[in-house]
Amino acid sequence: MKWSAFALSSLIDSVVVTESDRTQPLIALVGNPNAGKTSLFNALTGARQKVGNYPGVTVEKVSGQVEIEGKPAEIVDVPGLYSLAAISTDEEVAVEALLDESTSPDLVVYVMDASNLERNLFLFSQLAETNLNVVVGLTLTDVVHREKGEIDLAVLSNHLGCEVIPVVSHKNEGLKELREAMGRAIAEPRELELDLGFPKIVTDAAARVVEQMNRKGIDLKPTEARCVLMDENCSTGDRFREIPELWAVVEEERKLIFGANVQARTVDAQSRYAWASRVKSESYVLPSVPRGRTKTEMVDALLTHRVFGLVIFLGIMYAVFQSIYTFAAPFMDLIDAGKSAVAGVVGGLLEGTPVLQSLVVDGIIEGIGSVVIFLPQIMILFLFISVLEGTGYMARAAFLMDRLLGWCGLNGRAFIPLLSSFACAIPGIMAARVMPDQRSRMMTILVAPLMSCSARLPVYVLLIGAVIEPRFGAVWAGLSLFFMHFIGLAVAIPIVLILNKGWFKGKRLPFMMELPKYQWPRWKDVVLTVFSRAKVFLVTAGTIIFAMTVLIWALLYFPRGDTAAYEKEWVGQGKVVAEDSGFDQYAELRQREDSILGRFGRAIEPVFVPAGFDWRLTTAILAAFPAREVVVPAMGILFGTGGDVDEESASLKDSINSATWPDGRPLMTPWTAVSLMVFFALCCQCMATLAAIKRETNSWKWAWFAFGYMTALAYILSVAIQQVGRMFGG
Ligand SMILES: Nc1nc2c(ncn2[C@@H]2O[C@H](COP(=O)(O)OP(=O)(O)OP(=O)(O)O)[C@@H](O)[C@H]2O)c(=O)[nH]1
Ligand SMILES: [Mg+2]
Repeated sequence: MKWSAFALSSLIDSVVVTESDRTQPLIALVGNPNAGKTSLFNALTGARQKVGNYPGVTVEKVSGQVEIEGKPAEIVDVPGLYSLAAISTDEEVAVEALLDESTSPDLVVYVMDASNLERNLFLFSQLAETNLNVVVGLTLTDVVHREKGEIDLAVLSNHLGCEVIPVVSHKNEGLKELREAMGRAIAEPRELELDLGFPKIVTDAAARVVEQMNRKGIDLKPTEARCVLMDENCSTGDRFREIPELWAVVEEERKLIFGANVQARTVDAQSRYAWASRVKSESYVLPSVPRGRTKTEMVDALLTHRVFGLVIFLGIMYAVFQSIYTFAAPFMDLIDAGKSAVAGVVGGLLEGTPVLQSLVVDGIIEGIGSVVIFLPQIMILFLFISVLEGTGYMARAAFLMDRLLGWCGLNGRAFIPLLSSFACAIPGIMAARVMPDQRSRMMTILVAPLMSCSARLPVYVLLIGAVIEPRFGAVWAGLSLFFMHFIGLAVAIPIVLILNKGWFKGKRLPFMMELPKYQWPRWKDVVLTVFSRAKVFLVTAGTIIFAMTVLIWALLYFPRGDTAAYEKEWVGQGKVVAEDSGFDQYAELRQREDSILGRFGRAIEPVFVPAGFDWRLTTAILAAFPAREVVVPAMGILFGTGGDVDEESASLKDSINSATWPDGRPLMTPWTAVSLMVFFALCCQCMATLAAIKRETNSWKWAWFAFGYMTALAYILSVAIQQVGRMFGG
């Protein structure tokens, strides 16, 4: 299972933090979702963590190193928070990093979005009561300036009681100043004291609690006393909740407050918002006045429109898959030619050693080459995904989907994890942490692997290119690719519906998600995403696929068959053994059938015959259960023409097209191609995904459930397609 752990860590692209031993100061980047924390983290540490223009990009704690005044410090980026009262799992991660004693930082860099000052000040007001040492990194000041606004930093800093440093991470502006301020704050920690303007009845009660506690020898601050009075879950209360004598003091004052009709929670929120609004209006020298409708509003009028919004969404998705299909073609031809050239040269060099020649040419070069050829498509897919993520469109897509799919119980927020699953289910499953309740989180995790990840792309492209395009043309080829990506989402709907009615009962929460301002994607982020995914793809190709292809080659090569017996069979059919008689191909085929893998495949074949798969397709499917990437190289070896790699006719497409059943019927009819693609679209062939489900749900039960229902569904649907095809004479 070592490789699956490897695949997991390389796919998730992140460093999971271990408990720090605190030989260095610990700094945490904290703030509202989408405030620019990860952008700042990357700028300070040189890391390449994922950045995107929608809330909830970061869902786990990630650690890095930063130099402060010549000394190293550890810095952590955490998921965004709207309030210290965590609701979703990603928020819990952030709150724990802040408030848990063992992980609590020496310094918090509060990342404050200047273009959303009021909302960002709300969380700050809560943070100010935690005794944490804070400096503010003020982001998105460039956006404020663009809207002709101007913030008086001195006034803001005065209100907040800490240093405020403006930064623009992608331009490296303000980083030096921020580092210096961090150094000063670490050297001289101080606590924040804000005047949040709570009603007198509350502050008086808090003062009385402080006084009484002090008299009993307990140290308590007014802010702590107010928290205990107004918040049932305030952690300060844990100190004396169990001691009846002390708790009675709190209860007494609470009665006074509630008796006076003060609703604790609303007073708390109202006071904080009133403070935030006051600080904002005093800090803006020039208030940013959007003239008429802002650009974002105008674009949204169209993109989130009830009808046009959906049409545009489908149009964008179609364009994505059509361009993946079209633009990659010349690059793929180039890689194919390169592969053939390498195979020709290497094959020539190994002429004297047939076993080694077959291993290297038919196994390794064919296997790896048949995967690397899909690199251009994978890169184009990620180019589109990262552009969509960078602009802010993802949040709109979630909004549209909530309206479209709400009836079946799928919260629109689930759409972002599901969209990420089109790249890879693992980050998608992790991203389900942003779901506001456990029930919708579970549902998102369970249907995420149904979304067609990039590892399925090669199968579709191969089969569409071999079977669909030659018969029906390029438009149908593009449409088929689009449809194959759509089917997972379509199937997810009834699954969610069933889960909703059966297992996870409960009320659906309303859709709540912030729609960020549109922005041009940062091209540096886009390029980094595309190349880092290309790297993951190549590393996977170079490890898992390499190992699997060598294994498959060996199982197919041994034991060597009995050529004399094949000759006898051939002659028995009334044919002659001669140079161009076709005997060589016949012997090759018989050799494969008699190999270890061939026998195994033929034993299992009857199970898959109703779906139209022969023993070779069956074997390729079984080999791909640990990681579906293996399927194309497996097919390459299973359908390979052996040795003739440098000839045009040896391309995998052609050999799949010309493959037949023993009775001479063609194997790959369009119906079989579709049923095979649907099988791959729906089947759960990825150990790393199962491991991720286990990790996120803390139970193998759900991992096996996902595996079971997906595999059953894949089998049933592919058999159904094949059988319907037969009825229509396919
Ligand atoms: N114009 C501008 N954009 C910024 C700035 N900082 C970040 N951004 C953009 O804001 C968006 C959000 O940035 P992230 O760094 O992913 O934000 P985050 O706080 O880590 O978000 P979550 O992980 O979702 O909580 C991205 O599109 C960034 O490119 C800035 O100073 N100016
Ligand atoms: Mg982030």
